[in-house]
Amino acid sequence: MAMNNASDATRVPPGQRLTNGFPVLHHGEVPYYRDMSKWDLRLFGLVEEEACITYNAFMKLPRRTFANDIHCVTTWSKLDNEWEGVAVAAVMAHVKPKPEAKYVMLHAEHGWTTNLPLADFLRDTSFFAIKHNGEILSPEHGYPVRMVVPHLYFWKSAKWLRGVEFMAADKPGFWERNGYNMYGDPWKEQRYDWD
Ligand SMILES: Nc1nc2c(c(=O)[nH]1)N[C@H]1C(S)=C(S)[C@@H](COP(=O)(O)O)O[C@H]1N2
Ligand SMILES: [Mo]
Repeated sequence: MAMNNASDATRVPPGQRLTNGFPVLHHGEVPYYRDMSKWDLRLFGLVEEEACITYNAFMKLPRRTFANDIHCVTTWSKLDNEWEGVAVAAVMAHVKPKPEAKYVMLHAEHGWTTNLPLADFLRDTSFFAIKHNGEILSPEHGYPVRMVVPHLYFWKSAKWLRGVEFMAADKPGFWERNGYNMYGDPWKEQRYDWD
């Protein structure tokens, strides 16, 4: 939990401490998949035509590597993560959002959700992760696909992602209904609204 070097200070938001581990945090049960033929990623809501990407089709999408730092609202930060995943643009090639779409709701297994502005979802640093530090995501960390939105607190990075809903207005997801900030900028310490 110590700073590795001076330059890390500019990479660690206020109130955060570094960890080299990879803590597991979530609400509810870890899904264990037996039959990937039942998995799909649904793109719906305010789009010209809804789309559903099957597991096989998703795994054939072009992949890239991504490097980033992650910041959990519970105060741990983990620097220098290496990921393999699918760029948001490659998924967005399947749908055309209507002009009034300004927010998205990420839908995970078991009905867990989190909300963010469409512009933040579309940033080229946001992506659909398949591997972390060279390994296929473990069930605990979101296998087969998790969202990663590294510029917001890590609760916005939905594990076990199954859908992206396009919306005109912002609506609170699971933790946001329970007092977490609607946006969650770690550099502004937008943690909990009861603070
Ligand atoms: N589906 C789902 N995704 C989730 C959560 C959850 O409860 N369910 N928790 C979030 C929170 S609060 C955090 S800090 C990160 C933790 O990811 P990790 O377990 O891979 O470290 O997942 C986020 N994604
Ligand atoms: Mo979290």
